[in-house]
Amino acid sequence: MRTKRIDQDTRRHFIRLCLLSEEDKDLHGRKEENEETKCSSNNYVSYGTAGFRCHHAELDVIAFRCGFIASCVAAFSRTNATNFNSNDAPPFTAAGICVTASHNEASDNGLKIVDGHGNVLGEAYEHACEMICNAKTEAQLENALDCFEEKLPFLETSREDAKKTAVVYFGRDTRESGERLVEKAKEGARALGGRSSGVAVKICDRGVVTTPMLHYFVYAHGKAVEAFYENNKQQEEKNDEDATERSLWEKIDAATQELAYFKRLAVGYLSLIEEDEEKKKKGKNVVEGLRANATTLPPLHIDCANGVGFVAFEKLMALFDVIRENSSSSENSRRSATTTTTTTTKEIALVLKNGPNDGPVNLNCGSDFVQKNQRAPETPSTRLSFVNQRCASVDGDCDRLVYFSIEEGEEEGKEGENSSKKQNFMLCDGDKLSILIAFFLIEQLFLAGLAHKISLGIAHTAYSNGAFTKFCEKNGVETVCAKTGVKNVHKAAEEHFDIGVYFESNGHGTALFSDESVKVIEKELVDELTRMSVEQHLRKEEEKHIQSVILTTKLKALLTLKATIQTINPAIGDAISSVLLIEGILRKKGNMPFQEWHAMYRDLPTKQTKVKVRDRTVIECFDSERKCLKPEGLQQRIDEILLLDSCVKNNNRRAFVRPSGTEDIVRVYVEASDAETCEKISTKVEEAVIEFCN
Ligand code: 16G
Ligand code: MG
Repeated sequence: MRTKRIDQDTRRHFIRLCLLSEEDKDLHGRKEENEETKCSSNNYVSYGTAGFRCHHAELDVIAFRCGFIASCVAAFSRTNATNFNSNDAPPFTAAGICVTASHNEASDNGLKIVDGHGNVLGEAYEHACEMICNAKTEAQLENALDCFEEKLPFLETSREDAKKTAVVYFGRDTRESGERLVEKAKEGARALGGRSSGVAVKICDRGVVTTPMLHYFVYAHGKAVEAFYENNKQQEEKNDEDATERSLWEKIDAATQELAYFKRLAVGYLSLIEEDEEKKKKGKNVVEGLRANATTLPPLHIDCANGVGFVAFEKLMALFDVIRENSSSSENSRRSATTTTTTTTKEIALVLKNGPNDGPVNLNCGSDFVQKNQRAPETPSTRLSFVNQRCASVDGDCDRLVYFSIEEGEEEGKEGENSSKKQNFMLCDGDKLSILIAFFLIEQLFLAGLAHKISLGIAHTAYSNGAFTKFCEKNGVETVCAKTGVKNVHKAAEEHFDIGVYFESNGHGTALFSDESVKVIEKELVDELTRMSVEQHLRKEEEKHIQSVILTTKLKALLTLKATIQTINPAIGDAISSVLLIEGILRKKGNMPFQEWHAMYRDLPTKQTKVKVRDRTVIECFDSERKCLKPEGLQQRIDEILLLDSCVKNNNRRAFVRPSGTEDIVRVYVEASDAETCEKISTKVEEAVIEFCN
């Protein structure tokens, strides 16, 4: 028989607190005062695509309960490191709570729960979390907790009764309601702690941080604990227990600070572009030689969605400044006899725009605005400053990234003051980020001689443009389509490839390196260095110097792969990490101009609309949401509509419908060779949705 993980006293304590808050809600009638929000209907808040999200005023109770859930996840999960047997498994595991509503408007907020490995909490928990957060009576709460406990891992370890420490990391975006909700979530987390549960809850509040940073802290916590226990085991000495624990906490603390995160990324990026500095001294390479004005990349203007991305990018830039100062002062001291000034080139030139003081988060700016509307951010102070620049846009919690550029020229045949300007908007969305990263990595794997050992492919969603999938096919890059939502695409990338590059078109994504592929790369690097040093030993003196300067192509590629791994946030897609990776790749490609990247293939015209129906859940999809099974007859109607004005199937036409996971609406997507057909098909599909779903 399974034993309950949460002891009776703690259960009762939690349930009592929940019931008190229910009474409080009735007393103050908070919900009645609020208009029904996008994702909550009949006072029921569902676990959406990425956690709970709705108007902030409805979230106090949910924040409290999510805090408790996170504490339990931290207390009852264990590292999955293979080098521990279950009795030795380190007891200090963590979880996280991120208070953010991502790209939603400023009055919304939300809760994302991070599991012990720094990933989004697994799908298996979603239903139970939804039950806990919506339970109103004692019986419902009991039932919900039973259901939740079923999902918690059952651990038969000798440490089961020993003291446990559950560490919960908290972070929030720049929304005003964030601080209040974090406090509520902390209360919930603490509800698990106490003598009866045998759990000590440790709260680590990291303040205003991006969502990917919070994921990283939890990930780094797990790695620090694993490394510590591994080292201790090897030493095989019985240390003083208190001293050991103190030293462990010191290690955890250092690894989970902002500085550790920024350092990892910045050092990764600097190693990635290091070769360029070498090249600069020696002259241009062939690609650069062919490109005009390729000596540097023009600055990247980043629209930070009036959000936390601005704050985080500023910290990154400050770190680059410190690194530059240190390296220039050491250069100065080395060269002090001959040089008085040292000119250090900028490693990266970023112009940050739309910070938290510039307006409400995501209002007329941010990656969602730019990608969906296909135009520049429209915040009053910055609208024009994006024109004729290389630009990027992140969302309110900085886990999405798109690049764009707007070329403005005189309207043909007109000159002078009255001439209207012609604007050409070009977007490099998640699809094009995937392509750039995947092609770069494929090239490096070939140069490193590892293409046959490490598989690489791209995971994407149904929203990826048809031109993208054709381009991948033509170039022999394997792709796999997954359901919408980071958790689904992440899983597909992980399951199908050793290196899985994944991006949703909206800019969520990253490149995932399996543990095995990292090991292969590292081993190959060590082997190559050993081989070189042996050869060097055998060489004549005069050849040694030359040889040490000229790295072999293979070694360079291996170092590049290693630097790439370090530049990437290993926990989750991260816009800051992606900017560094993309800028690094563009530099390595001889400062590839935006236009050239954008022109790799031409997107088919698309149209995305929302349809409000009585109950969106009547739609059931299959084939990674590219087709629908229910309501009966809808798919057949869509297939007929796609034949519009033609009796043969047109391969460039695609349309699908799916219920949104974040709003109470149905989303319609259409793609065709020309915008006019797109428009026509879209109108007809919208009508069909209304007809079949009401
Ligand atoms: C959330 C998801 C995103 C997905 C979007 C779809 C995360 C972190 N975010 O923003 O991946 O594309 O929802 O929204 O998972 P929809 O279901 O309303 O179309
Ligand atoms: Mg986001």
